[in-house]
Amino acid sequence: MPLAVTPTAAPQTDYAALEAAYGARNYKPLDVVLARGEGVYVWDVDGRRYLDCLSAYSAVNQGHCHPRIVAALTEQASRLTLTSRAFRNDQLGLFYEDVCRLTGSHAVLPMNTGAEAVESAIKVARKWGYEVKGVPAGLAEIVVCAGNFHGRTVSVVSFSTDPVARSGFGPFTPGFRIVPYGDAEAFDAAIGPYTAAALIEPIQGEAGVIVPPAGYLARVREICTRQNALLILDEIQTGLGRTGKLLAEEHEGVEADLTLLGKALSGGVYPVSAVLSNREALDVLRPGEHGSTFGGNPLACAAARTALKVLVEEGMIDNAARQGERLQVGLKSLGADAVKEVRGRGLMIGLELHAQAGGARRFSKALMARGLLCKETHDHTLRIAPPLTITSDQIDWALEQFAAVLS
Ligand code: IF1
Repeated sequence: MPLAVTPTAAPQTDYAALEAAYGARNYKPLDVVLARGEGVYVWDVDGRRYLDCLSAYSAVNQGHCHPRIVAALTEQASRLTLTSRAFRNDQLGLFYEDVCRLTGSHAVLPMNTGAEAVESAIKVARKWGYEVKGVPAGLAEIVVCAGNFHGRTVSVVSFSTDPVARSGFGPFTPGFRIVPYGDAEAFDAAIGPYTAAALIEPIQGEAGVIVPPAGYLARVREICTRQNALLILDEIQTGLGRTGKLLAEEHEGVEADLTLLGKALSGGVYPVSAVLSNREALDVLRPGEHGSTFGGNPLACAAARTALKVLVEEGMIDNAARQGERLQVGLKSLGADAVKEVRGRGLMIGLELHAQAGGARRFSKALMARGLLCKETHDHTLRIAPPLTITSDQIDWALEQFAAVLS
């Protein structure tokens, strides 16, 4: 007879204590316990409302619990969720077609998390290097940038330059060459006959919303073409409207050979990622050489198809450009002494504080007390990334809160 466990119905569950008692301690979140989300707003367990200016690190571009995305998820969840790729399903081909038509790609490899898309792209690039470029077996190199963030798997942190992200996790995967971000000459010098690809964020998010010099991506594109190396752009955070274009590469008029998507690809309701490609690069994969239990499952595809649909049909991309401009101009016009720089594109904004300001964490706490959630990255930069559905009135309200805490 199992022991009857009567939960201690405390008047107010101590969620933080539960996390501390049972959870891995790999995060230090702000002290807010969220219970509901709708559009640009989230509510905590006590019913307080917050304007979400993080969007789960750009995974909720379409706004929390978008009704059309939730409806698509719910409908599919009650019909068919997972078949494995041992069989076909009635959503995958439609997802492929929608993604390729929207992005102009020729082929899609569906995965689940961003890191899996990055890892898959590394495998595809290396195999392309050996089979198409003719790099000697086992010697393929991939050029990456200092300050990169591409996920948390061992191979990906192998080329991180952030000691916190990599120390203690060796031995590391070889075959990566690190160059300074934004330096096209250093990039050109690093590319050689063994270079299979370059893996670059169009804007470095975790590094503090670092926008490269104008023309950098175009130079990198030209160098990769000239040196016969694949250009892989990691648009997992910058893609899907975040910077005011469908893909951030559009700001420079370049086209990657492999484009990585994740996060908002599902509107934040389910982990969905993808490697987009011209036909040639992805064709190096043959049956049995790569895969995933959940990759391309019907539930993911149904959610993602609607997430892409609402992004375009509801004008979120242009809104991100307009409201991002309003927010950046407003932040710059505050003229706050504590602010060193406001930078970014569209609604992917970094507000860097002077070191004397005492660190960004205390500002994210002060903003939280005023009903606005954003997050510091490293010590002195606030990352500001509200859902792309935000209105001018909500931008103006947010500016009032920034003015109050920065004055
Ligand atoms: C965390 C950071 C952001 C990404 C880019 C790949 C991935 C990410 C450009 C991997 C993921 C997430 C990870 C998440 C917080 C967040 C993050 F602070 F960690 F660095 F956005 F900047 N490429 N970024 O930004 O995708 O495997 O997570 O689905 O680790 O806490 P994932």
